[in-house]
Amino acid sequence: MSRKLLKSVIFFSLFSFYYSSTFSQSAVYSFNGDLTELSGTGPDLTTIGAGSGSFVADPLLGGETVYEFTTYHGLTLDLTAAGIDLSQDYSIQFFFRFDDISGYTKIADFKNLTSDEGLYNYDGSTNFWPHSTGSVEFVAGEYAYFAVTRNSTTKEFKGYNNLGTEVLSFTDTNDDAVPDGNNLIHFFIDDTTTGGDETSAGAVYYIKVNDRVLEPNEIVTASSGCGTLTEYYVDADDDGYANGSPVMSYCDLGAEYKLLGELSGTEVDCNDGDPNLTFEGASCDDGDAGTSGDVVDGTCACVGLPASSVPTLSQWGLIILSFLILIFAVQGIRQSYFTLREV
Ligand SMILES: [Ca+2]
Ligand SMILES: [Ca+2]
Ligand SMILES: [Ca+2]
Ligand SMILES: [Ca+2]
Repeated sequence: MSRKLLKSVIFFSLFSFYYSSTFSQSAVYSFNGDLTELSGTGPDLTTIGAGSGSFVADPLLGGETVYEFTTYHGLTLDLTAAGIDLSQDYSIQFFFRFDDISGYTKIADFKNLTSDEGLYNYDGSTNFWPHSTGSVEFVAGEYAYFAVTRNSTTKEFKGYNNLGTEVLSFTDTNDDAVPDGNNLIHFFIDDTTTGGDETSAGAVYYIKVNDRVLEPNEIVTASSGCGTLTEYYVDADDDGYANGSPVMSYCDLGAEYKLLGELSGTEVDCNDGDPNLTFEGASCDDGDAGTSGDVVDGTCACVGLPASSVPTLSQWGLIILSFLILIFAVQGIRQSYFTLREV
């Protein structure tokens, strides 16, 4: 399965889960080369600001495509077009990185860039200005999963990491986390009241907006295995041996990407497209019942030795036949010899 397809499968699985359990409305952006909404029913994101963005394959995500943005460049979601009402319950999930985390850098703006209030990184901590600073979750140049939820009844606004741990909390009495009449969210771009300077270059792997409050245990599932930078070994033929050095990824990229402890050994798979072939000296099956002790040789071929030196029944038959022919031939020569002598 290609990584791009895998990513789509992960997100569609999540869609199915949400729709089947709650019929909730979602807008999911996975940045597979464009700014379209994954289900095809939501609006495209639009770009905003002076900078620019581009789609790049990020080795830190096993080559997955992300949208890299410069400073002063962000993305906008039109909530009216998405059919999602953030004055009601909602959650937003991000998987992104900022390259500069010093001071304030805005993650989400709800007031059409006219107010300083909003969701920020503040020196690596989660923050909702001016209400609350949470725990340190961001490192410059490194990806982080971050989810926020808002309960419209209690007005509780909470932030979580990929482990479902609460990392930010305040009561949004003033509706600062509810959009103004423009009904837009701007991501990764600062408001004009602080000169647009609370911004950083970075990259985003996905954004998901849901019209309900996710529970902490759901957030762990919804993070799609994205969180901690981990070594994954590629074992495409699932024989327990990887084809080389591990890739570093923040996300579990699928079944063929295994943790070291999930492998049968550290030997390098000499053919990762054939589970019968693993490494030189390992046993294999050459498909020939007449050979035994089959092992993988230095050219990654499976080679067996003749099973036994004892002739088979048909070979015995040939030997006896040859012997009889020889006896008859000698007898014939002798007959001829004596006949000649008598003449
Ligand atoms: Ca600001
Ligand atoms: Ca393998
Ligand atoms: Ca193999
Ligand atoms: Ca054999």
